[in-house]
Amino acid sequence: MAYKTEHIRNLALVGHAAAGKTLLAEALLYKAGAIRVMGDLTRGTTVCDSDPMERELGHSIDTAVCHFDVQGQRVNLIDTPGYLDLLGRSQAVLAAVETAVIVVDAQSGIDIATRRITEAAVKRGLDRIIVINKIDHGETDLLGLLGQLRVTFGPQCLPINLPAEGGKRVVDCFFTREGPSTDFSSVEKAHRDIVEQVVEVDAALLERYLGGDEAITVEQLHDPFEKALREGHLVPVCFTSALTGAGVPELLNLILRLLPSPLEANPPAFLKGEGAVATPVEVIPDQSLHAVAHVFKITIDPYQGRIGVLRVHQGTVKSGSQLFVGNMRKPFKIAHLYSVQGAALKEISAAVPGDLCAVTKVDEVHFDAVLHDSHDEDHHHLRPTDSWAPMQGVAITAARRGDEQKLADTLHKLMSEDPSLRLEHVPSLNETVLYGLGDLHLRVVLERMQRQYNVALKLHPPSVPYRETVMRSAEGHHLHKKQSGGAGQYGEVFLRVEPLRRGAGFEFVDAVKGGTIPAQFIPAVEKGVRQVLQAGAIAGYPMEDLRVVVHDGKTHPVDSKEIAFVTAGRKAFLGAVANAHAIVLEPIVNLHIAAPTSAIGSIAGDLRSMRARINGETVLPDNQAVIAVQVPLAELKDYGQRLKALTSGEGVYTMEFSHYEAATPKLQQDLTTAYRRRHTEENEQ
Ligand SMILES: Nc1nc2c(ncn2[C@@H]2O[C@H](COP(=O)(O)OP(=O)(O)O)[C@@H](O)[C@H]2O)c(=O)[nH]1
Ligand SMILES: [Mg+2]
Repeated sequence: MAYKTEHIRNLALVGHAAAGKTLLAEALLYKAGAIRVMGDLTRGTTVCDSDPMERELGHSIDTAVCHFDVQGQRVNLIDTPGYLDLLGRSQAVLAAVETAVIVVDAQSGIDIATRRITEAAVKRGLDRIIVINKIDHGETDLLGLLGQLRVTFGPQCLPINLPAEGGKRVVDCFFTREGPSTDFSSVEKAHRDIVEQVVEVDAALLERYLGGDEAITVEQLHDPFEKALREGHLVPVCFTSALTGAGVPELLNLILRLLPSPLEANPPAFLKGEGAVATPVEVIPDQSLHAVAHVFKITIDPYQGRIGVLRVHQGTVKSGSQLFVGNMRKPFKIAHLYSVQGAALKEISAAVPGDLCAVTKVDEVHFDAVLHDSHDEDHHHLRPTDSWAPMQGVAITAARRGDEQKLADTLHKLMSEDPSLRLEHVPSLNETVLYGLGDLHLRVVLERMQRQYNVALKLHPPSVPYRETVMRSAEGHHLHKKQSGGAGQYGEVFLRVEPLRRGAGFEFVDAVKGGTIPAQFIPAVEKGVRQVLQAGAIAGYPMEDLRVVVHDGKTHPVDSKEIAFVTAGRKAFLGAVANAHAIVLEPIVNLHIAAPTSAIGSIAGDLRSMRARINGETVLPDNQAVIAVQVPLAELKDYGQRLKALTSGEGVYTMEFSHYEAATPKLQQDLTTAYRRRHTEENEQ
């Protein structure tokens, strides 16, 4: 089907796990005629949950892209996983759509994952609608839920249709002024409320409306409706049952008639240039301009290899044409271009602005890359929105000898698929740590490594990333001299170590006067200092928040060479640290814990036993509360399990790094003693 940008609608279905997003996508595909029968979640035959692991776990673990064509329009849907742990993946696809469809379970209400992904959608400038799903379930208080939504997300959440006959069907309240009786409120009132909200964004229309003008048509309301959505002045709420199909035609009608095309939404926030010098730049959804596309999803498929899914933002992406990835000099050729329907790819010849499409087997294509066909668009990026820092770590080694390279390759593949994973190698501990957003996130990833890539893993809790620093200034000096027989070595260094504030890192200052250490040997001194910095001086952890000032030394016309100054620098620095009251620092993290209010007392008590500082408590509707605390990371081993036990599985938490603090004297002593013991053992071997 040939369609233009104005005929495209891009939606992401977001919201908590088991709200019915995947089934709702299936119901829409079915209603629009894209599939002949609705798939079955438990048998893994839905378009969006086709992965064997999704079938086993019974919920989505990755985002899925699908589409349907109806009434001359192309609707692209992206289904997302709803678990808090997997939200990084859901957040990533928001860059590809105009509208976030927030799906809420009529029975269980609004949870923390729904709040978080909604905040992310607001930050991206997306239009939002709320779908209350599972209205077929008899025991629900839909009016109460609507009230909670308005408390949580604002009074601009207004019903655009209403359930009737106990949730058996849904009645429109926007396109019609009056209608049959509904389960609560009335078509007349809901219509008035939503129209009033819409006309508020258009001064002239508002005046006519207030003047009692009865002749304002739905067509005249279209543009102000778009404006109200863009500005977040209106968040329409609609009702569905993905199971019975109630409300699905009304939702489809809303998508086709009122949700924005790429031309009607807030434009994507592109920047040109890197870091602080980046400036906003316009990318225009015009198919005749240079092509600009953004990679919002990478999948590694066992058969197809690497699949990069793109959103075209400007120009036309054509099969057979060449594209640059970011600032790369050489382009790659699009051998095949595809449309995406769940796990199935179908070859297409071109994609216009607003469209979603895929390329395969291009190794350079990575997550968040900007693809373009002219060097004019080098240095273009999509503005990053802050994402949740992965803090739940597990240290990984290959269980079978000889699998190390395979492990490294597999980790690399998984990293490129999932923007919310982080991999860290700690040289001082020779430890590879994979960080994710939570237990479930890591479990899903590790399971895939073992199954799909057949890598057997050995897992253990990661060591806590302690640091070392100094508390006062001290001088250090070393003369390295070897002048008996053969080529000699000579270098002498005087330096001073000074403490810096927390978070300042490391500074190296060359204050040598009169060339007592010749300029060409200063880097050697710094190299020696950095060796200690990396390996640690008292407990084996990297040192930071200090300044080293090299101020004097001595050289020898023949025997001074680089190696001599590296050694002198290292030993002079060790000497200085020995007198500078070196201490161990421990990482402190911010935790946000959400749980039923009834469990908050026991959670707080447990936290106090972990040296936690409680910073605040927010009570949410629905008997939920969020506690904000700072805790030493070392105390949080197995916190996931502890919290589950305290809340019968209902508590969730997120964690992010805050700062480093001096470890307690007892911990200092344990760590330095352990280090000394390790050292002695090594020397004895
Ligand atoms: N009664 C009822 N059950 C539903 C409805 N929509 C989804 N479900 C069920 O809720 C569960 C979760 O659905 P799913 O689509 O996987 O939710 P997701 O995690 O949001 O993608 C499944 O057992 C569905 O059959 C609905 O409208 N009514
Ligand atoms: Mg799902």
